[in-house]
Amino acid sequence: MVKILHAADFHLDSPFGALGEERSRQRRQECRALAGRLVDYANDHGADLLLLSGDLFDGERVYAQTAEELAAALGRFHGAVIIAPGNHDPYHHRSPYARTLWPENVHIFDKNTIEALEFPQYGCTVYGAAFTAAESGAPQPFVARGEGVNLLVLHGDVGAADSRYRSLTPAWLAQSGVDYAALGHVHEFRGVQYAGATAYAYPGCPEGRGFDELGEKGFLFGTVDRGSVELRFVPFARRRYAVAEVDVTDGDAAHVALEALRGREEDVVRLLLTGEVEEQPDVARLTEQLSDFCWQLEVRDRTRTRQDLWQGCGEDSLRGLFLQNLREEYDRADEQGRAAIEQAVRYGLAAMENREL
Ligand SMILES: [Mn+2]
Repeated sequence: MVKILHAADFHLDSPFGALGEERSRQRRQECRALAGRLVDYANDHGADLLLLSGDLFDGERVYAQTAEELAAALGRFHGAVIIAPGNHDPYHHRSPYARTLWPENVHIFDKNTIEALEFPQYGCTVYGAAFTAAESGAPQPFVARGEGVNLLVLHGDVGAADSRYRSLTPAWLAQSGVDYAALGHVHEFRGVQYAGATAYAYPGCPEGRGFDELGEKGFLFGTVDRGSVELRFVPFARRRYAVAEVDVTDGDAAHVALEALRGREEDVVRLLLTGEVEEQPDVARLTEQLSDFCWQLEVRDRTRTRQDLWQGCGEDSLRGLFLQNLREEYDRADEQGRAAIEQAVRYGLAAMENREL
């Protein structure tokens, strides 16, 4: 049995351009600190192997400090680190992998064909390969022959047959015979899956970098034995990205929004104001009022201004005729009936304008 921490897709030195100069710098620093935090966790929990499945760097242009900090952090790990470079950080002579002095416990795959690393001290063999350019074809079939636990560390695209990013099929994973394939490329954890007897998973990226990478981000931790894996997802992101929809129809926008920001002091939040209002909310003022309640706030106004329900009644249009019909009934109805007819008008207009109520 071998105890592993599996992470991928750090994308270090991502520009975070949307955050502005100061915060993007802070965010890059926080991401640089990630490897150190991971190693602390792995050491504290007695991991044997740290499996890093590529795209650790966002691109070739990496601050020297970034690669050096990563190397120093990984060198503090008590076990072995195995890296399989991805399409964003392919291995070649100019890559940060080739130009940095790595500690002895760090092993980096540097060829685009599957190779094996033996770790008799942990009773396992680790297979893997690198991207050596920004694209890669599907890998050659291979069959794991290690005596103990067989692991695979690889960056690639499962299920996308025409992918330029090393298309991997469940059939290929199944016939490899590895006990666990530690994959990278997909930025979202979607559970541990099986191809035949081979378990495989993407841990997702450990830090969200935009509103397309929402919610909890982290890594996988646990044990792999011959024919069995027990891994759990560990949320680890320093900051989460969140989109919160806030209906401000009934009530003070600032007050309602504040509720939605509860517990998000460290997060990057996009607030979407929805509903029907008398007056358009003052987005700039609201942003200022609420900005202390999360790390970074963006407010978007999606509200509709309440309009006179009967506007256009009697006009020579679908809307006009629709309103005219209901208006006659409205004038004859009692109070309860009028409320029901007003509701019918709202539904009818929404349907005609092809929008939600
Ligand atoms: Mn990738």
